Amino acid sequence: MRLISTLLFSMTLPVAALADASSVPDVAMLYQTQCQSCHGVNRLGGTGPALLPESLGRIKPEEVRKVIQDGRPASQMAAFGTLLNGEDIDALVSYLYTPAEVPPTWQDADIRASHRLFADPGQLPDSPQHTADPLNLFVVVEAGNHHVRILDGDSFEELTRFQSHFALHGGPKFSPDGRFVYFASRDGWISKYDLHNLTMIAEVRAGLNTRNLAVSNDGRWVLVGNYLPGNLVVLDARDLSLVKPIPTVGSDGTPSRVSAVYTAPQRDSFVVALKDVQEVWELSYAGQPDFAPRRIIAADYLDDFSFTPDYRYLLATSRKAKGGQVIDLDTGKALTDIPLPGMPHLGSGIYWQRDGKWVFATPNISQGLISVLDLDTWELIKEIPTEGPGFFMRSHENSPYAWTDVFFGPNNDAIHLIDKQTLEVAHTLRPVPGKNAAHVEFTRDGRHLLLSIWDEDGALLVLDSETLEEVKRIPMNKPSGKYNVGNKIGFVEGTSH
Ligand code: DHE
Repeated sequence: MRLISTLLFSMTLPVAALADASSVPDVAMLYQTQCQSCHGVNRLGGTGPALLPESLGRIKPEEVRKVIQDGRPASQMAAFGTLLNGEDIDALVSYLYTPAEVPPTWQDADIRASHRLFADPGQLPDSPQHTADPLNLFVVVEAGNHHVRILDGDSFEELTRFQSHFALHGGPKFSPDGRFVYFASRDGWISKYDLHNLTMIAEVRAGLNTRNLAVSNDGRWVLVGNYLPGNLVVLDARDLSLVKPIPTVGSDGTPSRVSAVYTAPQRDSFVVALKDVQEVWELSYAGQPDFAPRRIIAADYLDDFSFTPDYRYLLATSRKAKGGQVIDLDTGKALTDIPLPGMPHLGSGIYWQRDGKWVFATPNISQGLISVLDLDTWELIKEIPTEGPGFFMRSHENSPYAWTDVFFGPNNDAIHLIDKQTLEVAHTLRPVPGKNAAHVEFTRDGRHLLLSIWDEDGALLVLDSETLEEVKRIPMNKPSGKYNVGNKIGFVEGTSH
């Protein structure tokens, strides 16, 4: 597999060639001479990531300035601090946050040209070529240096580690048998990796700025949801070749970005929320699908969403209501708003049974509280205060606790364990005081769980889910999400979907 670069810029011309770089045209020239060979014409990305405002949204300008100045360790991104003066670097930083002069496009031909096939799965052994339990493997994203690690979920030994595209985001998704895992990067790269043979199969750039991907429950299709361009892209799950781009245009003709896409296994369909028009789309993949959307009119613009256990109802973050909205996928009706005032991160919500009834809990990004809803009545039954706003939640049917993090603020080293029956915080852990602890995932049997110490000098901790003792610490650079194959392909209670 070719080396996937994580660099931001590379030098190609002597600095003497750089005249006055503080004016806009010269900054464009500065970009062309210094950065374009890696970051692409029109900043669309190349071996290095795209450098469009849409791509840099998560990175602060000061951080970009530091990367130009000091380079990125362990990457091909050189330090420019001794070669460019401060004015040049400042001008480059503001240029990168300025919308492109030529509005970026990404057409079918671009998608096809980006497609690479590294191996033919048909020619590879179809049983695991390692001794670990294939359904208890963990896929761990090491965000700090753009790598992925594959861990044995029994011994917690590493099977392999490989470089990913820049900034993987969202949960990787698996083929129904757990053999293949599909990743999406914020820059639109979709990769398919074979967990039996520990090798990359294919990659394609499906868009310029991607939200996330979903894999159909029959394993035939991958659906990618994009911000830029605003569209859906259907790929053949066998080799990631392009099947069909679907522009996301509302029934009134308004183009839209895609908030999120998920598969609804019981419905044999993909469900899609649109960000700029008030519609939810359902795309059936049963039989010989044409992927024509069934349009459901929402009562608001919707962001990320989750489902009830039977996948009949969708719970979405609703912008206008500053809360949530419930949509009945059977009747196609928006049922009700739900009172979730703290900017819920509904994609991270989980459900479990309490007194024989399903409850759903979600963290909130702007307030330190966990909202718990009754899934029969849609009533908010409890707001559980935490030490700060959180991002993720996880549990397992064998665990009495729902684990949630404090992601923001001074207490972001805390992890709360919420008793799933009393809805009280039963324990607060500070695994590494002073360092952000976030995102857990259980082993398939629920006896252990992995927890990230989300720091450059971070680690993946393995904890015993009963004694809460640390049983192993694996040093890592900002480990972010981790995903257990068996839990994911079983869509089990307590994990993300
Ligand atoms: Fe995420 C999942 C949206 C910022 C790490 N995040 C998701 C999903 C969505 C989403 C829609 C579900 C996709 C899936 O699993 O298929 N995330 C958003 C945002 O809208 C937000 C707030 C702003 C943005 O710029 O996109 C956002 N997310 C972040 C981060 O800053 C995080 C902490 C670091 C990062 O990598 O960018 C982050 N998001 C994650 C992770 C998941 C995720 C690790 C997968 C969680 C899981 O357990 O499945």
